[in-house]
Amino acid sequence: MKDLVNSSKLIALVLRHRPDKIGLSLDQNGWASTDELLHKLNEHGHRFDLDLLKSVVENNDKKRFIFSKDLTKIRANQGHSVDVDLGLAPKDPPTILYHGTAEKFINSIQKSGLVKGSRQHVHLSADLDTARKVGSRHGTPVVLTVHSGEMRMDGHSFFQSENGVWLTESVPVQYLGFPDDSVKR
Ligand code: HQG
Repeated sequence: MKDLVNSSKLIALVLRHRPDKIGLSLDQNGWASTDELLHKLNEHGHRFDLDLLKSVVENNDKKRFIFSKDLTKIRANQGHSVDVDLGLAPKDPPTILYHGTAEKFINSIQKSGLVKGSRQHVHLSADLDTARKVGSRHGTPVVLTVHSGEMRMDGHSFFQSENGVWLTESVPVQYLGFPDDSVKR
């Protein structure tokens, strides 16, 4: 299992952030050729075959990756920092979404709202539990409420990735709800 997690982290790195690390190129929609990916991984000392790659895709807890129907291409469903167009159609979000972050970012978020940083979008979750997990990756988690319905009415666009993550360009501070105690912490 540990091997599978490490393999998954490597695939996330090359398909989202650093394809150049193994000399791979992604097309404008973020797809890599499956054969080329396997070839380049092995060329760079990572022992990978199609079965292992399939296992990474199928067993991934968050469905981070997807194959094309004929398995000739693979891409990450979201989370890119490289400039790709996932071709997602805008979609009306639920009234409320959540964003999990860490205490240490709260002051800055209260000033500038949610910004996408190095990624292509701000990532939002439909449920509290997921948001809390996302936040805890960065420190003591704080879950913010996002008034996504209101944002949509005001003209902001939302997208939903293949694996269910809600994406938007930024969240201005007036659409954010902070838990009472996160202000003084
Ligand atoms: C914070 C994982 C200061 C933001 C997850 C977050 C997600 C600010 C951090 C996906 C800020 C960026 C993305 C501001 C936002 N000032 N900090 N104005 N605005 N931030 O990792 O959302 O497991 O780039 O709150 O499940 O944590 O990789 O984004 O804490 O879906 O598939 O800046 O990554 O998916 O951190 O996570 P990240 P994220 P995977």
